[in-house]
Amino acid sequence: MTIQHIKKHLKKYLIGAATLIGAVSSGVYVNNTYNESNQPQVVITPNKQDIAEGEEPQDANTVSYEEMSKGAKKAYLDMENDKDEPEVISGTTRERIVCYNVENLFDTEDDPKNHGDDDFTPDGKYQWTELKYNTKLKHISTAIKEAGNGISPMIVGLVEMENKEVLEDLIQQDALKNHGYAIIHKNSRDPRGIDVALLYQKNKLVQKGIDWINCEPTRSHSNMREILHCTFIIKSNNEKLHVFINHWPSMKDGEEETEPKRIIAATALRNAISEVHAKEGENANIVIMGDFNSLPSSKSQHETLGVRLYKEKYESADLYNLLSKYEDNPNIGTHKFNQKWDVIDQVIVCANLLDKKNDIFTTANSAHICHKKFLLKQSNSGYYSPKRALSGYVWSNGYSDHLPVSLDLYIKQ
Ligand SMILES: [Ca+2]
Ligand SMILES: [Ca+2]
Ligand SMILES: [Ca+2]
Repeated sequence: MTIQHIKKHLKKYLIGAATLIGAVSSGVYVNNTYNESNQPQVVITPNKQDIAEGEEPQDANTVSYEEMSKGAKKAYLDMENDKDEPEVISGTTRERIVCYNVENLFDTEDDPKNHGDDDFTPDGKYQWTELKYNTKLKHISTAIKEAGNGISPMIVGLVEMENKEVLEDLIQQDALKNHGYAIIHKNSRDPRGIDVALLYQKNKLVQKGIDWINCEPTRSHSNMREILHCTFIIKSNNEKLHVFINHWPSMKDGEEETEPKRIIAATALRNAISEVHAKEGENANIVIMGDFNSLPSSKSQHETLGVRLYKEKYESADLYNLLSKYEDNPNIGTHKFNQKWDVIDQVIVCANLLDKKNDIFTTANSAHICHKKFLLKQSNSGYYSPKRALSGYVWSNGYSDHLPVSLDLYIKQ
């Protein structure tokens, strides 16, 4: 541990007691606490303007999910149709994989080698203080735990975090510590320094291989983010599992204009899958997750990667996208853009994993979008969107612009 690292952590502990005081911008203050049943409760302190003149301010009151959803518009009610009620399949253990774009999980230190983190320092544009960073860590770890829906995820894929130190801080948070997570990370070539990474539970998995797939091997100055390919052995039954974590190029400069870049990523991933199949046969167990910045039916996913949609599951293919069933529903998604929900975070599995005869399998209904209320904010007109940590440059005490996604694997003993 370096002196800088010790100083950083000491500062964090001193600040810890301050919790969220001062972090809260004007507006409704939503805090997530835990009740006895360990379910997150949303505590709302009304705005001053919400209190009638002369009326005494009331204490913070707890509002149940049921109560809150009464006034909710269709945008949230539709999402509730994705019931995360996992099947119990006898003779198997259920293990969950969560993947989450955590939207700019930067530490507060200035990395002199990276201009991409300059805005995320106490003096930077976002005034990114230890208090904001610690709150974001607490929130993201809570979201991961809740996306596990009662079990601590065996694997967590992460997208859009700065470096290994933030992952070390993340797994020390109350929601994740004591679950034996190990970290797989490498700094990417991304100009802002944002990376993909993976956490896994050492008591359940043995790590057998790590490959960072270079999407543009022939370009010496490529700044495309690598795709992470991890190989594990599941300790309980010795099955091999391949996990790919992706963060494909963004649609920022237009969906059509940027699609060629995602086709490059899709080609690299396709080649890696074909390599696994060539080495291990068609029965290899493959899970592919991440932020693909594209819809399941896009050219990059459907044509280049060759992923088939849920509704096409009887068409012979080697890869299926289990979240594609939500693509045509404007009220369900993992990310909201121009008032419309889109599924741009994906859960893709090989055909082999959909066969219940295998020692490790999943089902067509085992992929979920975590849309618990605390991850969402409601507009004045009643519509929901992901509750972000920052709205523009203003701290808004939230989580991310994406929702976490998950996949359940059933493992025979
Ligand atoms: Ca930094
Ligand atoms: Ca810097
Ligand atoms: Ca980095």
